[in-house]
Amino acid sequence: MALWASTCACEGFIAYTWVDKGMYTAGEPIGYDLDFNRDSILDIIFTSTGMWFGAFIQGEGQINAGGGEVRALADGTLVGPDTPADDWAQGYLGFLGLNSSATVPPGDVISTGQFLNTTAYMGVQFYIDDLVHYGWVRISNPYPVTGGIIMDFAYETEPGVGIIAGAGVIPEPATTTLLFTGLMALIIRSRKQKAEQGVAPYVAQGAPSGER
Ligand SMILES: [Ca+2]
Repeated sequence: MALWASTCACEGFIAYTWVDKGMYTAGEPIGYDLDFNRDSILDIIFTSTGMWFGAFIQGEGQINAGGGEVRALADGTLVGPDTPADDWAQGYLGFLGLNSSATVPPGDVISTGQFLNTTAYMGVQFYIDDLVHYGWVRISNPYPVTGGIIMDFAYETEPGVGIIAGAGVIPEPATTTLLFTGLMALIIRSRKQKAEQGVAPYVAQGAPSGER
């Protein structure tokens, strides 16, 4: 059993989570608590106040950032042990975190930060049982304003192993749900028809062509 466990621990995989949480506000602040591994120990707390959109990395975790700005990483960027130590920042990345706005005379609003007019990735390292793990969070903000959409995130389950930004993405659930719902409707309808015809309610696999 011990042998099995140790063998298994060497085979990591990418654990992916769909989010789709809008972080735009002109009123009450919006929060999102990110838990990479669903152990109820929060890994990143996001806050958006309308004036700034920041990330608070918990515990000993770190975010790929510099000069108080979270770096907007391109799809395919490696996030891992080879990332330079200086590219990591701990703790609270608030006012300049992802993006922020300031009103300057005579009243223009200027937004700064790397997450403006872009869809990009945050690189993250966080800890599970004192072992470092690497992950990414995809944030989309197609506008030149403060805020964004936390789209999804993923992490490598094997400790100490890097992850490529964007790796592990599963097509958005909306599509999957639609397909599944459509298929279920077909099956139910088909069963009903068979039942009405007095035929045994065997069905499922061989639904008529054209439903794909
Ligand atoms: Ca956690």
